[in-house]
Amino acid sequence: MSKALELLVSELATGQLEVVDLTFTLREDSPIIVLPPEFGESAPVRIERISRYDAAGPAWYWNNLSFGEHTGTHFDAPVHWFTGRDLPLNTVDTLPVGRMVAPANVIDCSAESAADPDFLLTRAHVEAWEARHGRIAPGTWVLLRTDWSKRTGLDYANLGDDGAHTPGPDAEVMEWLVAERDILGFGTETIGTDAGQGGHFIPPYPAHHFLHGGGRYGLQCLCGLDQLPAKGAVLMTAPLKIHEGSGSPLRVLALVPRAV
Ligand code: 23J
Ligand code: MN
Repeated sequence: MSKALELLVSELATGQLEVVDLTFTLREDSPIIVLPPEFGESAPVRIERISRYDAAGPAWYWNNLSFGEHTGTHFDAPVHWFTGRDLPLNTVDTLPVGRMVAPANVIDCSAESAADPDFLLTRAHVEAWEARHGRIAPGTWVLLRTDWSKRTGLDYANLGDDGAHTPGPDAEVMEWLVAERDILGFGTETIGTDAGQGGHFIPPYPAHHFLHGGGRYGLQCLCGLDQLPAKGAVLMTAPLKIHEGSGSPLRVLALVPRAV
């Protein structure tokens, strides 16, 4: 075995490295995005029993599933947005598997998001984070910690008459993170990679626009980002291999050095 893999296995065994789950349980009441009424909508999650040690299957239990690709904790591929429609390897089934293991930078905006549900991450916030933690390396994730995943019920989607009020990035920071920091992708604890009001930004839904136009990825409905250090965790993000899929629910795991 390579030295790196030997060390990985041994640090996992001793608990020096921990595996942290950043995934919500997929269930029938999993929150899903609600778009303006003129657009198509994602169907709710359905988990329908085929059998459970009964007449339909005396010795076995299994379910049929149905859900939209963008449901629960999920991955967005470049083809999801018109800006990424013609890029190579832009669907979940063609995504290079080497991209599915990558470091994470975690920007803690939990206090700002508690004070203002429409909080927007700006380039100035990221530059202040870099002054403390070092420059964001190419090919790494930027995760926006808001502690939004601790909200329950209607407070999570936080829908008003004028759409959702949830934190997210502004347009400038997304264009800059892709062009100037060459990030792998951007992840949030909210229903979208974009802010709840992101449809009103220029361009509309700037996180989707710039990430996917640059061939980068999105993660949404992550939970428990408060368990990650600002730097030093590695994410494993393997979406389902759906033919021509635009995204998929997935299990997001983080390898995290134990706090000492
Ligand atoms: C479809 C249309 C707009 C948006 C989204 C989906 C998402 O947020 C998503 O889950 O990718 S903003
Ligand atoms: Mn999505």
